[in-house]
This record gives sequence, structure tokens and C-alpha cells, in this order.
Amino acid sequence: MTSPITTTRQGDVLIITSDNPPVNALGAAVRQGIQAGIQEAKGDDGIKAVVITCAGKTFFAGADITEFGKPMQEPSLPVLVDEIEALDKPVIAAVHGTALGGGCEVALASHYRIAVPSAKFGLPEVKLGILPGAGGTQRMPRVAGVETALEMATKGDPISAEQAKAAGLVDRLATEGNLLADAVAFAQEVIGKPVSRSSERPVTVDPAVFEGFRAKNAKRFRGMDAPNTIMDLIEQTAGKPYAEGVQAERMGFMKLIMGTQSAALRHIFFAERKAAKIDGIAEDIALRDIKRVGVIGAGTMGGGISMNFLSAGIPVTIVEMAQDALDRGTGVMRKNYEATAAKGRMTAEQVEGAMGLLNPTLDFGALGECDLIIEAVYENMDVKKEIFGKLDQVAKPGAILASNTSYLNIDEIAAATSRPQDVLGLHFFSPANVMKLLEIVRGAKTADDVLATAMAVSKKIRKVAVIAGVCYGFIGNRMLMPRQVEANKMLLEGATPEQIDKVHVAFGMPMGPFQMADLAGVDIGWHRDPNRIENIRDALAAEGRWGQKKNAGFYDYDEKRSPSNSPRVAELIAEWREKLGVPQHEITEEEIVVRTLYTMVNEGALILAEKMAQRASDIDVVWVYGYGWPPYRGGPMFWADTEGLKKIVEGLEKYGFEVAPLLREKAEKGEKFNK
Ligand code: 3H9
Repeated sequence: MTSPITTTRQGDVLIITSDNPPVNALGAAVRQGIQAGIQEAKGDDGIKAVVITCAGKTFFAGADITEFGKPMQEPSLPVLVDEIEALDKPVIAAVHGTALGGGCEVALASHYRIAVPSAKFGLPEVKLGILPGAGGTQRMPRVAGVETALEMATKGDPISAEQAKAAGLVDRLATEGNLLADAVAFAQEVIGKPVSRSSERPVTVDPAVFEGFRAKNAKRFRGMDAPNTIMDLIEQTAGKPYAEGVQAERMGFMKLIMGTQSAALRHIFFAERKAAKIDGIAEDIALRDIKRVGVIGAGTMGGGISMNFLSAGIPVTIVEMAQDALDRGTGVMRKNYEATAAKGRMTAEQVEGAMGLLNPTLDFGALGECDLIIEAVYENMDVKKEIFGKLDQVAKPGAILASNTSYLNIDEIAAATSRPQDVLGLHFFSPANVMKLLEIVRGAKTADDVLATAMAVSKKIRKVAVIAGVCYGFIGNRMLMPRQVEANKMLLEGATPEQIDKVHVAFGMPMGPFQMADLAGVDIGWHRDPNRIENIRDALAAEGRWGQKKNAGFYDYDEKRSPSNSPRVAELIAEWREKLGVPQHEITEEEIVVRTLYTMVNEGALILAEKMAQRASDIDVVWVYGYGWPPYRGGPMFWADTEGLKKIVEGLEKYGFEVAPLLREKAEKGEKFNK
């Protein structure tokens, strides 16, 4: 087998080039090749300096994650980076694309770093539940300071080459497109100078930095093993010799990689990528060209959906029925962009650039110029059918017609047109310009190329998309239903909203079912008839307790939106308990877990058996990216596997639920949802 590493010479500089698509992961063959290159430099007096660089779209994006859990092939990455650093001839890392994880560690072990301005540097290991295990926790504080090291290693977000230069991580910026020549010139300048090894630099230790960082991020890192381990490690080893530090790093790495959280996070990494694969459709199927998108409805959803495309440089025609609604909608979009700009995440020109791609109109016929049209009006089948009937008249042949419905039957909507093959669901989550998840709903007649095009478009607008079948609520909302039903029942049986929410927050969710209701609006889906009060939620809505926006919902809120338990809600619950004569019992944490989480797994098993999701890992992706399921628990189906399917079946039976046949079958066979 040919090596992904080649070495070439330019004068007395040895260039070690990796070509290991798609992302130059540092697999065994790459490590062996680099090691051989370093040996070559060591043994040849004619070589005075080394440049390490990569072909293709990026510098090394990290260790090869697919090797984790398999027997290690020599040299390991920690050994290799030490060998790079130990060379007594200058080594220059020439970086383009993303130097991530092990890739960043290779750069840190090199004596100098040169990067093109578009390059990025990051230590994303924490997102896989592990820590930088090839000296990163030790070299980064020495090169860029403790604060930058803490930020990068515990949060995992990459920084730009400019930021890296300001932090001392990059020594020189190269000209875009001229990286190798600039790197060789740099190498020639430093030939003969004593090499500066990162591991030999001192670390400046200020206890206040750790204290401040911990305090600021306590909530963010709640329940998460990796960032907490990384903080402890950097703090405990700062000021200690490098050799001692890397030993502690190794132990921390091994402990984390064996843990369930890391397994869950790695599962989600691959699940997200697997979700993009559509069963039964060839990856190279010809796609439809999407040059302009149409959006029907300039409300919260329509506006948010439009922003995704505008931000990606795709022109949008947005249609409303009345001028004031159109103006209000476009005004909100502009305000949202300006808020992003105020936070420094967009320039004023970018705001104008995005808004300049928007064509707001009252003319439905203007949709005739669009290649993809997304309907985002309120949830009513008759209204949607009428719109799709009209759309059928104006849309050009081959245009993709999508509904943003959260629950309704896509096949029924498609039947209102003469081209059901062009119709599908594109279910965005609110706020649509922020939330990563997109459910692509495949109708009975949706054409393969329509589905594949939607998947490709979702990538362009940086969504994580999952294919769902036509069923009430698709994947996410369908699984939410049993949770809501049981949470409400438990209120009547003796639980309090805070008791149920607390269990969910302790589990790692950003909020529990009642906190979520208050945030979304207790009035959502309410029939708005104050005389028709059928449950506690209706009672709250009828009293104007619509949630956070009214400072009152299932909780009371002060002016800072801090919640407190509401005596009025307790009164209302008590009234309903008495009125319905519901027997009371003490509700334990176990009961809450079974009734609100195990029931979701049960519903997930039904969804899988009905083939409404392509695979269990797709369900996990939906919950992690759409509903705040803690990624370190891997999504409901992965979590069910770690909890034990037998235990889930027993729990469901104990509380009288009908167990989904697929769940029972897997439990009996000792199988898992995710292999
Ligand atoms: C580490 O470095 C540990 C060390 O500190 C210590 C070790 C001792 N390995 O995302 P894409 C695959 S931990 C193997 O769609 P993009 C990916 O699965 C690592 N495979 O592309 C996909 O395969 P497929 C720290 C990898 O352009 C294909 O490449 N590094 C790896 O949207 C394309 O990926 C990270 O965590 C890998 N490391 O984004 C970085 N990375 O086509 C993880 C990707 O079969 N990677 N693949 O589905 C990323 O963040 C993105 O892939 C990247 C490119 C930004 C690089």
C-alpha cells in the first residue's frame, strides 16, 4: 500500500506532505510516514529544516477517531509529537484548513507555525468527551497561555489564524495560496538558529485565572466529565515539569475514553454524519439546482427559515398577504441580523449583503421564479391544501414544494397538487435561524432527487438534517407527546411542576417540560375559548398565565425572568385534583424517569419499527440537535442502550405501559438499538 506521506526537498528543506483524504486524519499510516520523514531529516546532514504540510482541503483534522477502541499501532500520536519536537533542526508546521485536535498538537510540537489567514486552530476533543491526548493540555498553556488553553480545550471551538497569531500560537501568517513557498522561506530564515521547544517553555500560573474560569463556566459544564477533567488537569499540572504533566494527561485521556460520556459523544459525531445518508438513494444522484428559494409567510418561522438561506448567500422571495405583516416580518429579520452584528459576529456589510438578497412581495406569482418553495403558515390542513393548490399553478416545473408543518400529513398536502413527487416536508425548529435540526419528511411519492436535493441544501445552510416518514409529529414531536401526557398526568397524581422539571435538569436537559412550556408559551395550541377549560394548561392560559412572556405560567417570574414556585399554580392543581377525583400518591424520581423518559424510548422503538426513522442513531440526532437532549448521553436510543433495554422494559411494565414489540424483542435477545 502506498503511504499517504511523501517527502520532497527544496534545497536543504525537507517537506513532509500528508495526503490522506478527506480530512488528513492522523491514522497509523500517516503517523508512520511522518515518523519516517523525521528520521530522514535526522539522518541526513544535507537537511537543515523540515516543513510539515498537508495536501487537500485541510491540515490534520485530528487523530483518526475510527481507530479509537482498536489496538494501537505504533507510533502513537503522543510518541510522534515528542519525536517531532525533539528533532534538533527547525520544524515548521504549514497550516491551511483546520488544524484540529491531534493536528493542532502536531503544530504545537513543531518549532514554528505558519498559517494562511483562512486557517483555523482548535482542540475539539472535548466535544468527543475526551481531552487533547498528545501533549495539547501541556503545550497549549506554554505557547498561548493558560487562559487560551482553558478556553480552547474545554469548549472545543476553533479560533481563526489571526486570533491564533495574537495568542502566540501562530508565528507568521502566509499569503493565501502561497503557503508552501512562504513556509519554505520561513524555514530558510530559521536554519541554524537554536530550536525553541514548546515543552521547555515556562507556564505563567495565576490561581485567579482558574478560579474565574471555573466560576464563569460552572453552569455550562454541569454534569460533563471532559471539560471538568480538562480544567482540573491544566490547573494541577501548570507549573509542573512537562514530563509530569503529560503523564497526568495520559491518565486523564485513558479514563475519559473508557467512559460512557465519550462513547455517547463519539456516537453522536458519527450519527450526525450517517443521518445525511439516505437509504436506497445513490450518493451520486443528480441534484436539482436551487438558485432561489421562496418562503410563504413572514411570521416567526418564515422569517427564521429565510435567514438561513440569506446567510448562505441564496436569494429568497418571501410572500405575505398584507403589507404590514410583510414589513413586520422583514423588520424582525433585519433586527435579528443587527443583533448578531452588535455581538461582533457579523459586519454591517454582511447584514446589508444578506438583506439585499431578500425580495419581499405580496405577489404570490413571484414564487414562479423559485426552485425551492417552503410554506410556513399556521398549522391548518385546509389552509395548507389551498396554498399548495395555488402553488401548483404558479411554481415552475421541477420546483421543490415543501411544507414546514410540524405535525400534518405531507401526503395529504401533496395530493392537493398535480406533482406529489416534488413535495416533501421541511420541518425547521424554532428559532429557525438558530436551531441546527431539520426534519426532512419523505412523502409516499417524494422523488429520490427531491429528497437528495433537500439533504444537500440542508448542508449548505448548515443544518443537521434527518429523514423522517409521514406520521403525526414525525420523529421529534411524536416522541415529545408521551412525555407531555405523562408529565401532566403526574401533576394530577401528586407531583409538582418543579419536581418533574428538576429530574430533567439533573438528567442534563436545559429545562424540564413545564419550564419549556413557559418558554415556548402556555397559550401555544390553546383554543382561545376562556369558557372551555378542560385541563390545568387551559386554566393557566385562560388566566393569562402564558409563560415567561407574561411573567407567569407554570412558574412565577420576576423582572429578571428568574422563576419561583407559584402558589396560584399549586392552588389550581389542587382544584383539578379534587375536581377529577384523581387518587394521590408520592411520585418518586424513578417514576418520573420511567414515565417521561422510558416512554420516549418506547415511542422511538415504534417509530423505528414503522420505519418512520431510517435508523436509531437518526432519532438520537433529532433529540440532541432539536430538543436539547444532553449530547453526553448520546440521544434517547443510545441512552436506552446504556441504561439497559431489559431495565427499560421492566420499568414500563411496572407503571402499566404497553411495551413496543421491537423494544421487547431487543431486550429479550440482549440486543441494542445502536450497534
Ligand atoms: C484527537 O485528535 C485526539 C488527540 O488529541 C489525542 C490522540 C491520542 N477521524 O465532518 P465532515 C470523517 S480526537 C476520522 O463531513 P466537513 C467524517 O466521519 C479528534 N474520520 O467534513 C466524514 O466521513 P464520512 C479531534 C474523520 O468538511 C468525513 O471525514 N478532531 C475525522 O464538514 C468528512 O467529515 C476532531 O474532533 C477524524 N478525526 O468538516 C475533528 N474527522 O464521509 C472532527 C472527520 O464517511 N472533524 N472524519 O461521513 C470535524 O470537526 C470535521 O470533520 C471537519 C471537516 C471540520 C474536520
